[in-house]
Amino acid sequence: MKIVSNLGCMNRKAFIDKSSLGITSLLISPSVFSKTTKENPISSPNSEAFAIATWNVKRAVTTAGKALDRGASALDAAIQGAAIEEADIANTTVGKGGAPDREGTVSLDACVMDATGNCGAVLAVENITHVAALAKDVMEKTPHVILAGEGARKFALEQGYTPENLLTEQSKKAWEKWLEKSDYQPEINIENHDTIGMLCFDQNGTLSGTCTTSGLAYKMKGRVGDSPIIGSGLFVDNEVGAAVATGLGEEVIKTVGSFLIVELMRQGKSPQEACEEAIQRIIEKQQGKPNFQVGYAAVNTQGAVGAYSIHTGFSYTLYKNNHCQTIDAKSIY
Ligand code: SD4
Repeated sequence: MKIVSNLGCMNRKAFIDKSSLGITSLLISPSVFSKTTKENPISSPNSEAFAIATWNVKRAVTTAGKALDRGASALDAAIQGAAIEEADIANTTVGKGGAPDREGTVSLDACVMDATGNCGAVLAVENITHVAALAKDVMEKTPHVILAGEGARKFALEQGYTPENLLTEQSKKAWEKWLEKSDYQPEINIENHDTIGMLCFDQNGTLSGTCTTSGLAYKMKGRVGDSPIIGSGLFVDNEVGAAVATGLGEEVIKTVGSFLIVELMRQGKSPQEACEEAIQRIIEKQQGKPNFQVGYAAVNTQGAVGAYSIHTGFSYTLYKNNHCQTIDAKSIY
């Protein structure tokens, strides 16, 4: 298989040991969440709505899934799901309560993409909690795709968003402690709870997604990662499938990870194979074992799901038929 022959010798054994080598796919079907093989696909997998998101975010995914069950569009459902985490101050990687930059300011990034290929994004927005919805407003109500910084905040206020202080006491204390050493080292897997990339498939058979984050804790002011960059943090093609990313955005951007996964699926790879190859592209550029995490989740239009990460600890959450489950992704290390 190409995905195997691409491996460098050094990583080959570890990769074979820990990867599914593309023979295992999770197909969404009435008997959801059972593992199945490409050789034995479950029939009619794409006849019903489902929602999937990066990490252990059952409340968010259930919210999106139930909205889909009620007939919401894939995009609206994804935004409703993302809004749960954006408002949850216990989640320090998304929305209000997100970790600040090194100057103590919380700035958020988000994007959306729908089944027609339309997209919108906001970068480094301050004082606005629901940036996934704001990205949708950029898509629908402006002639642009991306608004950044003060322009995005101004647009949000014009649209009636309530300005909020996004820095919680807890995040402020953690930042003050960080300042004592000011040692910038992005963590691998923060509490198994991180940037939310959410993909939804609605009852009309259309795919859409969103990606929302506060970015990396203690980043430089103005730093933007992969999450709001269409093709990196998120990509949707209703003819093929969709993918989302989490982890060290700089590395995702360098390989345009989500777009890469969709293109690999277009060439015939399963979501699992495509996620594995996209991770391998990152690994190939490193000298030895990377000390950072990247995780991908992907779906295709047949309802197959894939997920893969560099390090163990990445998970994704899937809702289908009133059932929500968090599943550990396979990883290279
Ligand atoms: C970023 N990809 O800003 C985001 C952060 C993230 O898990 O996903 N953390 O680079």
